[in-house]
Amino acid sequence: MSDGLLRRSLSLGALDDSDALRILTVSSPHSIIEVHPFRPDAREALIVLPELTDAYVYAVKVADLDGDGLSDLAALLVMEQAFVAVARGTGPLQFAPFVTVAEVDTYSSGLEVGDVDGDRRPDILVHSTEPGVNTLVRAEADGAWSSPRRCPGRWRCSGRPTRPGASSW
Ligand SMILES: [Ca+2]
Ligand SMILES: [Ca+2]
Repeated sequence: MSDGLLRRSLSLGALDDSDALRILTVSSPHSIIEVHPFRPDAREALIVLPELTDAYVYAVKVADLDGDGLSDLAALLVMEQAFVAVARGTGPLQFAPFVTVAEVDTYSSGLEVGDVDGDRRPDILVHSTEPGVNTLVRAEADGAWSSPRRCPGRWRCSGRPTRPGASSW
């Protein structure tokens, strides 16, 4: 990338049924979500996702959160407060607008997706700029999310890049 824009929040995942992995980034300063081919190829340009929220997108991850075989997005959004939000995949490279699922620490700096409790539903772990402060938002039945819970100490999700259809629940 050499266009002068800053990109952060790397996430790797499959976003359509082609099985090809793609890289999601959020570009600064306009918080635009971009999709790049995993193997840079002159024939394949980056794709800019349409705006899915009015809030500032701080970080975004790809995972099939609801197990319907379509990749979804989990994001850290910042307005006056910081929020975890999810955007359901509706088709190849298509997503419904972000829906807020939890309010988290204003000093949140990034998020991870992984199944921390082994119930096969991907959960969302939010990191803070403050060392040792994490907030866990667990997926519950029927697409609901738990209240955010502070988890002191060092935490990491073992979040492999998920392919559509890879998990079911
Ligand atoms: Ca999904
Ligand atoms: Ca879980």
